[in-house]
Amino acid sequence: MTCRRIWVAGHNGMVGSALVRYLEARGDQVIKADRAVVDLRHQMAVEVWLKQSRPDAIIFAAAKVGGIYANDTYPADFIYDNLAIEVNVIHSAHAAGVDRLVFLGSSCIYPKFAPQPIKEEALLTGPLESTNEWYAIAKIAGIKLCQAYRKQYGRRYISVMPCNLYGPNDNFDLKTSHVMPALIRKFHEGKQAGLSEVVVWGTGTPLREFLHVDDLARGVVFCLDNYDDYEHINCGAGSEISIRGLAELVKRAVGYEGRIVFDASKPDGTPRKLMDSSRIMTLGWLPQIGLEEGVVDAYRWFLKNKVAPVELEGASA
Ligand code: GFB
Repeated sequence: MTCRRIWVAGHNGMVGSALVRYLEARGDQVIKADRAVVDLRHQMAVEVWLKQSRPDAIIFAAAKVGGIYANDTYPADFIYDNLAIEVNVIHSAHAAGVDRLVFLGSSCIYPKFAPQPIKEEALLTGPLESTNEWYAIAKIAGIKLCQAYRKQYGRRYISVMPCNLYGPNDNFDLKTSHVMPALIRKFHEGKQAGLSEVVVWGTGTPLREFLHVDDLARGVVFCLDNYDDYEHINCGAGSEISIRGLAELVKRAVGYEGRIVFDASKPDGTPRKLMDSSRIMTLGWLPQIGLEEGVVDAYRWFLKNKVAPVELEGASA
């Protein structure tokens, strides 16, 4: 199926903007709406706007997102904003007669100690990681909303679970960002200032799976066109790296020559969250951008855009 008029909810974020680039390049008409046009936390506004705009499909990339510190520090914002926009967008999509929707979740929906690599079936089989359980609960609710509207009304709403994402348009604010943009910024600024050491949070031992956002955009649109099932589907790179390994990789890409120091007083978060993405890979999607190449691309974007701290909003991961 090729959709013609697709609303990318959250088009200003890292994931949303990658989706817009990809969809427009393949000839789809993308509908966008800034917060000034429709605040997704307000039910009536979303309902009215969706009834007027009536897209053929919705890609739901809008979310309150952030790294480990933001998740742990602003739990009310993370659970409230995400639950509110999910309830509003998914219910209003149904009310407006929109039959196709792709919801984006996160690998943090899975139990902290889920068997690795994590299969889709691991959902709700154990306790969550405490630093991001509020966000995870909201994302699990989003999956369940899609399943509920499918079960009761036959709506073809699906959910895609990305691993940790990075790329152009990331949030480079050190307090609220994820690890990849934080390391790019820290090593870059360390190099500029001639610092002898750069501090990396935690012990360096946690493992993470990183996917370039352009690969994710292709995966999401692939699912829009090819996947129509009750169960959510994982979309990850299929390989993992330690935070220490990532720090060394980013350090090399940036050309920083000082030392890496670990601050073990900062949280590590979940020890490991490698997803099993064999379902989507068997269907025909594969990542194309390797981590080294992807980091160089993200650093290039950072340099070109002279990044200043941005507001905490955008797309999910
Ligand atoms: O990317 P990140 O913030 O999120 O952190 P999570 C990943 C790992 O990198 C943690 C370490 O072990 C951090 O302690 N780290 C090292 C750093 N230095 C830094 C730094 O300067 N900044 C940051 N942010 N981390 C998030 C969840 O978990 O992942 C979200 O909180 C979501 O809910 C997202 O699921 C994908 O991978 O720990």
